[in-house]
Amino acid sequence: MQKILVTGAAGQIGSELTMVLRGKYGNENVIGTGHEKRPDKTLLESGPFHFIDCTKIDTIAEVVMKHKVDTIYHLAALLSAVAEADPQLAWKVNMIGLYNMLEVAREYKCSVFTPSSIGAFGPTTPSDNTPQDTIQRPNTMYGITKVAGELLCDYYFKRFGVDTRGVRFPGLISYKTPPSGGTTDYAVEIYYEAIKRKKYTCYLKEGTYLDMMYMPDALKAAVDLMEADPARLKHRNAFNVSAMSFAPEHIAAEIKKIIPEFTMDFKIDPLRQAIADSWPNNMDDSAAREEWGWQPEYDLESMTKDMIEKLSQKNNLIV
Ligand code: AKB
Repeated sequence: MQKILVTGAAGQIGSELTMVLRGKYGNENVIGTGHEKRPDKTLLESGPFHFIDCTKIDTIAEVVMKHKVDTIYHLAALLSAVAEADPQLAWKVNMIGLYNMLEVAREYKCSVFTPSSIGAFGPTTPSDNTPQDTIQRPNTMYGITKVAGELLCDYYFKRFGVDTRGVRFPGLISYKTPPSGGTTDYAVEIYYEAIKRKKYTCYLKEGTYLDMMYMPDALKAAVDLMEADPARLKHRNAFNVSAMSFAPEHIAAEIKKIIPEFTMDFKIDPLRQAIADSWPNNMDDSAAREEWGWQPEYDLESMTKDMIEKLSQKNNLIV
């Protein structure tokens, strides 16, 4: 039986992934961990939870030893916009945190899933059909930590035999836990505002294409990759994965089909616009499809329908 540790379990991905893993492997076998943010009641009461600090290796090792952990989903990280606002903290959390996790994994023989991001690419990367293996010269601290993280995970596999695996996530959209401090957050906020106010002011320009994915597909990607036959994996860390690519006007048009009164205007945030402009428009994820059978279920239309339905239920609204 696997014993799994999830870091960042109170965050956008972690809050959902922990519950999916508990459903699959048993509540007691999935240990949620967080830093400052308290997880919701269901997560806290359904299985073990510890507060740790990924920048302090002893706090991780203690939990890994206590629960005899053999698999780590390391999700604790700062997102792109907050990382750019505090690059020193971003280095500490994203890099030192990952290094500590890999060291613990090496010592206690754990496998490790680490999410990279479209942020690992930069302005000189081919922006359409971005290849799996291509130029990676990001100009943000977030991107630098993501590229370095991909390389570090590859290094730990090759040098120490640690079973490291990862994907480059696009913007993730979910109705459960909102993201905090990312560049792609608009694609989540827009649904909340459409339900509450029937209007949204977007901080990215029309025509800003980015890869995106609905959370159920992201959770499936993480679990499927960790369960994939290692003999088939040529890339291991940092597989491009995408489900859809759109610009703000496309998501607005899709929402309008269900909420006809919905309107969107623009007030551009130069920081997040510059970050988005340095990221791909759409990635080629054929390596993930070939090596471990990646196949998303949701497109923009089916995601929008589900988001509006679930958020309306959450807000007791009929749309
Ligand atoms: C962000 O916008 O920072 C993240 C990401 C794409 O890595 N959602």
